Amino acid sequence: MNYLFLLSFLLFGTCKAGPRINCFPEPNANQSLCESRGCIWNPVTSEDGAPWCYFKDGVGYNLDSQNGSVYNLRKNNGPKNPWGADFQNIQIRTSSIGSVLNVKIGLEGRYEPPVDFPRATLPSSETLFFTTASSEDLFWFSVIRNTTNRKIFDTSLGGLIFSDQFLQLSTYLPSENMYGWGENAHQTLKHNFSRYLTWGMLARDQPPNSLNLDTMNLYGVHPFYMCLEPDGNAHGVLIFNSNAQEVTTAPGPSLIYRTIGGNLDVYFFPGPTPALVTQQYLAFIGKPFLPAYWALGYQLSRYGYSGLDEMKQRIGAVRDAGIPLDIAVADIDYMNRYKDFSTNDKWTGFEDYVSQMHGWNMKLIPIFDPAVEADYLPFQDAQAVQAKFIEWEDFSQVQRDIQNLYPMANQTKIMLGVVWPDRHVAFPDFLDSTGRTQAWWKYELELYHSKLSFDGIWIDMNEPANFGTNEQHPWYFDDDDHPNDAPLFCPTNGTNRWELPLFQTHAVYYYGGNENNAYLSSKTLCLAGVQNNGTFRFYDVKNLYGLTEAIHTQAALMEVTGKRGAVVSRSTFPSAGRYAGHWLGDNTARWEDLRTSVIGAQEFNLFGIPFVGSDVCGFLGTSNEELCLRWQQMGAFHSFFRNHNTLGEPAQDPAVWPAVATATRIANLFRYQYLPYLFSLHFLASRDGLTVVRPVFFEFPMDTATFDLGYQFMWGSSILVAPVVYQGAVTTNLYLPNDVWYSLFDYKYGSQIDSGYITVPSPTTSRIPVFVRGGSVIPRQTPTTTTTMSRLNPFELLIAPCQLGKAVGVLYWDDGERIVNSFDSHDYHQLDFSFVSTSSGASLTITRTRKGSITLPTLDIIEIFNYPSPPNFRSFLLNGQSVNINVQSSTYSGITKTLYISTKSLINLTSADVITLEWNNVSK
Ligand code: MIG
Repeated sequence: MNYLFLLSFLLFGTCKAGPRINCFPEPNANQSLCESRGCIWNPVTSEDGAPWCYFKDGVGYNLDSQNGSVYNLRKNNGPKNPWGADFQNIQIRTSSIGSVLNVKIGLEGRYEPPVDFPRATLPSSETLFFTTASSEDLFWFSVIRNTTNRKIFDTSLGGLIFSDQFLQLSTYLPSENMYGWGENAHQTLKHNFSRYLTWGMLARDQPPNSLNLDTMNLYGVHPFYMCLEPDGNAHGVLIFNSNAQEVTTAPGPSLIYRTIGGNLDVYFFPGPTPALVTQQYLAFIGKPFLPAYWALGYQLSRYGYSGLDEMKQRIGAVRDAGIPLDIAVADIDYMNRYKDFSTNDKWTGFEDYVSQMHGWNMKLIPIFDPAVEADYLPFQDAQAVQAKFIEWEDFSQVQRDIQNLYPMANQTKIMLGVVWPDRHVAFPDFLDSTGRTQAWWKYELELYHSKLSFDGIWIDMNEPANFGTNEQHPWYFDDDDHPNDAPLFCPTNGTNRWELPLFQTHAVYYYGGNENNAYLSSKTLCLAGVQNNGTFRFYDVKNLYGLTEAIHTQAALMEVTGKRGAVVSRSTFPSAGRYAGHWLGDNTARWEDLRTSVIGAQEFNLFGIPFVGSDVCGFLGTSNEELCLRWQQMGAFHSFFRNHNTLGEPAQDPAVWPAVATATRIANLFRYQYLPYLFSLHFLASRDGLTVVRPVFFEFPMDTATFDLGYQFMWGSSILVAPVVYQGAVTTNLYLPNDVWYSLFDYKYGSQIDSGYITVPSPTTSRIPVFVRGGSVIPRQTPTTTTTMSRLNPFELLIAPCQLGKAVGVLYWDDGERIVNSFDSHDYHQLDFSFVSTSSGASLTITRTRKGSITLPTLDIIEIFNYPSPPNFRSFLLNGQSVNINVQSSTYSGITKTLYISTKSLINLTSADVITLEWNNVSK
């Protein structure tokens, strides 16, 4: 003991130092630059990435006065902010919004994101409270859980900085089990605190790099994390800020959060379970929209169809292979020179094909980009109704060489940029408080819908993306399919405070791995721009562009079609899930990307966007048979399930390879069979804020072995999926938490599987490992090749009893497409299932706890695992009356202990509010 102590004393000094708070996050730090900031230069060769230049202790504020829950702070004598003048006086206001604790550090009158959260709350058994402490010259605060006295947030490490364009907040965390923050490509679900890592958050048209650890900022921004405390309690934290920002995960474990505008408006969600954290978070920011039932079907997409004929051919091939398919997706190929609301010659007959597809119960989701060309009818329409576009602050800033080319725009301050269309484009201002822009957007969608009867909408490029910003020779100068339009140049060569703030975040310092020539405006519009008549600075609201476009696109879709449909958006921000789903962006056809997709879908469920998935088989690069097969099998468990491919790559739809076609057909039939369960999970997500695809630890928060399971996930609380994510794998290693599990895949289907670390066979000819948890009743339907036809088939129940022979489950059912205005008035059924088996027999009770008006198919099949002994098929009573069981189609296996009851029209699910089916076993 003493010897060890001495050794550690020699190695580490007298006390363990706290994490270093970086004083030079910019590139190219050196001793003299560091010391000129008054910081400590101490190069270290350790592998943990500790900053060499860091602040002296004591960065922060002291307490000037307190007035109830308002704390007036004054800048202390500690180190000063290198990125602008510290505000001498700031305030911390704390308040409780139901069970949510809000700690708002800032000043009245500063920018606040114009995002309208419902701010509803759910009660919690636990309370988080705010306490403060101070040393001589440093004030800090903690957030404490009342039941355990655990500090879940602890700013005693110092580092609070508040200036106009640089804000920093640091905290110790109660454990390293932290999840979330986005949008980034995370290699692991759980963050890693053994080293310093800074993650960028600025919405950018940036394909994820999944090949190796990469901290760059991607399409959306989610300043939200969940943390599991050492005793298994969970809490969530949202920092409601929409500026360019970043977070450093550091040893401690600790977090150092930096943003360049707004306030530090922090919300704490008490849990204490992971599921409750999500429910509290989603009650607050808004619960996800309920996708149309068909939107849970399989989607076939690609960028680079040569025309309608090729789309028809590929859709035809997939259908001919007997693969369940619901949705055809049309990328920008269909447009006339990539202009929204137009169709080109190679797509003549598109509308006829869409009606043909509708006849097959298929749907169409076309893409729309936000930007419109500044010289055609939709733009003229916009001008006519005074719709707004993102614009320059004043006329002197307008880039005349571009503006003068456009008679429709040259009298305006509209900031013109370049995207796919041949000529310059303008970006609609979805923050327009007059509503005219939104009405125009709806009008264009409605007009186009009268020409092409689409059912859902895909919104892309809404970071918003702009090509070649600030570049003398943008990539499209070398692209045969794009004219050399003059690129947009932002005022980056002066001292413009929006373009060149003193601190520019990881999105600039680490730009796709390359620190050269990056600006905040790279790949987007100039941050000096304005929206809503100059009331918002693009610098502040850029990260909200995708969210605001999603809000108004969903509203337009519902108005135009009269149905709820589905919108999917590339850029997202907290609450985007209310309006749209998300796909994980331009991944690459690599095994690494399959793996990060499994993690990404779980994260977006934490962010309240459960209608999420990846580009199945990979977008960039050339896919291959084995990868595509495995990706199809995994993607069949993601709510948003779309095979998508980029321009110029060979076809990769499942019909390309016979083995992939077979595996996909099997995987899709499984998905379609379980759609009533998947839909019920989405229903609960929408109504109550639950997750659909969820991390395993959500269900087993006391089992530390689940904390780092990134590549396994749950489908609700009852089904566990362990996808095959490694090339060449014919077996899969996985972990089943301590519980009762039964196999739902080829290996020992229906048999109980021991929990713990196991290895199971998973050749490509098998379904991927899937298990059902004891205690579950899962509603299913006999599957067919579209969701619409599957919905009409008889219901089935899968019953997987727990040790005591009991199981419960729920089915939610509506017409699959009507708009949900409120769940109180929505027309739906809720059926609760409860099963009990004893040594002498069994009973199943179905209670209709909510009556809808839609007719339900009958329940014809009941499959029961672990059924102890043969039933007497003659003893069945339905509501006390004898009922005939078809003994030809019903079976019991004493070997697998599976009871399979199959009788046509066995139970009319709406015949009574409580229905009981009971039977005896054959007496010994
Ligand atoms: O600049 O519409 O992420 O899914 O196929 C590329 C063409 C624009 C990016 C999307 C991708 C889509 C592609 N788009």
